[in-house]
This record gives sequence, C-alpha cells and structure tokens, in this order.
Amino acid sequence: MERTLVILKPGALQRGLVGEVISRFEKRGLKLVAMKMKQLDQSVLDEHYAHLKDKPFFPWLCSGMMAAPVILCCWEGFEAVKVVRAMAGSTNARNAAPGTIRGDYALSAQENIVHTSDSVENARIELDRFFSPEDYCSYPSPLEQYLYAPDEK
Ligand code: IDP
Ligand code: MG
Repeated sequence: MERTLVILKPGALQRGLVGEVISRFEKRGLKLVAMKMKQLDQSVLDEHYAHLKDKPFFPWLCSGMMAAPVILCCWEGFEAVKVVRAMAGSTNARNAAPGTIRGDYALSAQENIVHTSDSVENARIELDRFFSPEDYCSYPSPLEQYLYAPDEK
C-alpha cells in the first residue's frame, strides 16, 4: 500500500477544521498510520518548500506555515498519493472544485488548508522529513476486504 503525507496547515487548526478534514480521509477509507502536531520552523520550510524559494510569496507562505502548529499525518491506501492529492483540489482554492477540501473550505492560493505530496517519490522524501520509523503504527484493518478488490494493494 502507498503512503502519503498530509499537513493540516495552521489555518486548519485556527479555523477549527482539523476534525472535518481528517474525517474526509477516514471516510474515504484511507488508513491513518502516523500523526503528530508540530510547530514548524524556517529551516524545515526552506527544505519543504525549496521549489518555491524564489517566488515573491515565499516569505508570506513561510509566515503562514509558522503562524500556529500544523498536524502532520501519514495516510495509507491503494494509490493513496493521487487519491489524496485529488481530494485536496487545485492549489489556488478559488479554482478548486467544490467537493475538494480546498474547494469547500478555502478562498486563497496561499491559505489553502492542506499540503499533500504530489508524487510517490516526493511522498517518501516528505514523510522521511517529518516522521521517524518508530512514528508509524501498524494495526489490523478488518474493513480492507470491503474497501478493495484482491488485486488492489
Ligand atoms: P501544492 O500545495 O498544491 O502542492 P505548490 O505549488 O507545491 O502547491 O505550492 C506550495 C504552497 O505554496 C501552496 O499550497 C500554497 O500554500 C503556496 N502557494 C503556491 N502558489 C502560490 C501563489 O501563487 N500565491 C501564494 N501562495 C502560493
Ligand atoms: Mg506541492
């Protein structure tokens, strides 16, 4: 099964949307395998958002990401990276389809509630950035037989 990183950004916490957002992933059938609350700092954001460091909005993005703690989650499921990414919706929440997290809860290109990994390779890198091997929990998933066909693993 694939694993992906979701970060509930400070806006999710400040606006009281943590439960709503986590509930969406749970209801979809994804399995929560690691989770923690953390105050991010500039050095981890320099790494995590290295692809945006030359953008004019980079300092604002970092201030927004440090405005309150974030909730880091690892969700597991068949093709979880693309499933979770689609659930988040377009980066600019004003373009995000209704029914997506950003399309339902946000209006901003920057303050868009969640981060989701954009590829399997980046999911591995990002999960290693925020979680250690001992952070992952393994537990039985008796509902798996109702969520997937035998070849969907
Ligand atoms: P993603 O979060 O949908 O993967 P990225 O391009 O990786 O989008 O950008 C990371 C984050 O940087 C976005 O989630 C958003 O918070 C912020 N961001 C991206 N583009 C803009 C922009 O044009 N204006 C303001 N903030 C932006
Ligand atoms: Mg991204």
